[in-house]
Amino acid sequence: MKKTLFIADLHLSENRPDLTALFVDFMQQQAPKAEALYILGDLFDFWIGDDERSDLIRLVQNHIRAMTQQGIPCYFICGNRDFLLGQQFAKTCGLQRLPDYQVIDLYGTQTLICHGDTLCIDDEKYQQFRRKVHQKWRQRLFLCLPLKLRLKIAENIRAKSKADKQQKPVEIMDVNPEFTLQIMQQFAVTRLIHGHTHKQHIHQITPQYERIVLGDWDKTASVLEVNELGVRFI
Ligand code: LP5
Ligand code: MN
Repeated sequence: MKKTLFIADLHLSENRPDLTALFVDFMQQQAPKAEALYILGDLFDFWIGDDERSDLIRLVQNHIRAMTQQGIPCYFICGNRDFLLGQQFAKTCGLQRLPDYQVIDLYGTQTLICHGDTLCIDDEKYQQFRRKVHQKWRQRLFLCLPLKLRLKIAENIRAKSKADKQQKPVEIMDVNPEFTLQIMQQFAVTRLIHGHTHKQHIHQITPQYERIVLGDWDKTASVLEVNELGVRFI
């Protein structure tokens, strides 16, 4: 039976070889059996520009290229940590970048996919930060800086984010339910798939509306399979 796979929040980094091993295993064992793979953001722990080189980056590109060369499309929606992943990276491995919100037809069900950070509107400090770092001129300026300086800035932002998160009430770091339903209605879908909050779950919001949250990767991978019968985590 045909199936489509969804993953998010792998947070791959040189510091977590265990996550890289999970990714490699997934790309070799499970991904090739799918008809398409969607990566819904935060594939990398953070991304400071396509000109960065590392063994990890090459390895990830090689595995994605192996899929796309077999004719299995791989799609990517950026996360709040790898929103700078650009066309250069994508072109090297045939990855297709999608906008923040995308509607896809999944075996007859119109499904909205996104990273999930845009739905956390009660986290005003984050939304303010997001608006700033998504400004094209700011991004272009940042990408002109030497890699070492970009890394330093990213480390500072990460430290500030970590400290801020400890002060924030947990509820504001989840999606706003009313806003989320509004967005689903705006895009005329009955199903939403997103990541970011790391709270893997299938929420039956109403008999009609369904919200599926992908989990992050840690000891195990979180992979959602969708086929004509429905959805399930594998
Ligand atoms: O990802 P997670 O779960 O840890 O936290 C997010 C929000 N945090 C972020 C920050 C990312 O983790 C780090 C991004 C690194 C990007 C590198 C490239 C930078 C390029 C800049 C291009 C112009 O997204 C966190 C949310 C949480 O999810 C839950 O939804 O709460 O948001 C924050 O914590 C944001 C803070 O509240 C505000 C941050 C202000 C930072 C100001 C910079 C200070 C240092 C500058 C030094 C030069
Ligand atoms: Mn995220």
